Amino acid sequence: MGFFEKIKKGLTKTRTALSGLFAGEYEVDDEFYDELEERLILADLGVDIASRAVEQLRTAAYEKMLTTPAKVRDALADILTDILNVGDPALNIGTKPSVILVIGVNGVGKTTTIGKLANQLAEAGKRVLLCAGDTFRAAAADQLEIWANRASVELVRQHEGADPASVVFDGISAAKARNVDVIIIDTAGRLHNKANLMNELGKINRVIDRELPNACKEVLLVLDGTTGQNGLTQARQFQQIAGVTGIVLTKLDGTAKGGIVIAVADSLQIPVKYIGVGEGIDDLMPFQSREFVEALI
Ligand SMILES: Nc1nc2c(ncn2[C@@H]2O[C@H](COP(=O)(O)OP(=O)(O)OP(=O)(O)O)[C@@H](O)[C@H]2O)c(=O)[nH]1
Ligand SMILES: [Mg+2]
Repeated sequence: MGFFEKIKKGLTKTRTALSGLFAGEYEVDDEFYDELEERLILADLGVDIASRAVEQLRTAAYEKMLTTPAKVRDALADILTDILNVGDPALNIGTKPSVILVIGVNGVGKTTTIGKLANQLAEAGKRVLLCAGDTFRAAAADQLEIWANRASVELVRQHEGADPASVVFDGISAAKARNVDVIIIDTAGRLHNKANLMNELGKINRVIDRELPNACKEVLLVLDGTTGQNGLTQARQFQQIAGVTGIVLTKLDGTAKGGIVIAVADSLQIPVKYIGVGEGIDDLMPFQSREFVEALI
């Protein structure tokens, strides 16, 4: 199944709400634009972006003399795609090894995303090593190990409560010794408090930078697509702590309304690199902005 088909189902609600407005042969008027703005806000774009996009759309429609809903729809698709194009969505993993650090609050889908990503990279011929940096919960490393087995990739773990930075050190040493292409590091989403989490991510980052100073490093922030505008607040905090290089939006197969993808890309100015569309190993898709917008509206 292609990108478009996979996401189309999850975004049905939003698309239905918007396509009703775009159907038919009538001349668009103020009422149309007001209604459109409202529906974009309901689709999780957020008030700021929805009003900015509609403002731009009005100008474009006026300049190009677009009067039918179908033509206005296409112009809106261009505007939303532009908002999403904030950098290269491809993974930057050109060195051997490269590091992918995966962060985000608890339950958003970090470990699952790592399993899916490991599988994709392994299928592309990369030698992948997973590093169980979430030592906070007993079951966390076990869960990662299950994914490592499913994806047929290697794993480095320690006991529960071990220092995550020391697990990362072990992981990097193993990766160097075994000629690994990509190290993917899982981290805890919840700690006793926010300062602990910051310290821990800072320490992990320092170990990576010290041990692999010239390696490509991706810091992927995982956000749950169903949490709407809350995700944005989280994203800003993590961006400050860890220097995020890419976003993964998960759970777009469920009740997510999809507009949050646009809101996040716009307010953080960081590219969305992947979206999660289910719990299975194949349910992670490299992000394609135009296709996404077409499925959304
Ligand atoms: N429907 C759906 N479920 C997902 C997706 N990604 C993850 N999940 C589910 O979300 C739940 C949490 O996923 P985890 O990968 O354990 O999340 P985590 O961020 O590692 O959580 P912590 O380790 O507790 O911080 C699991 O039940 C996953 O199966 C997705 O794209 N779609
Ligand atoms: Mg986890």
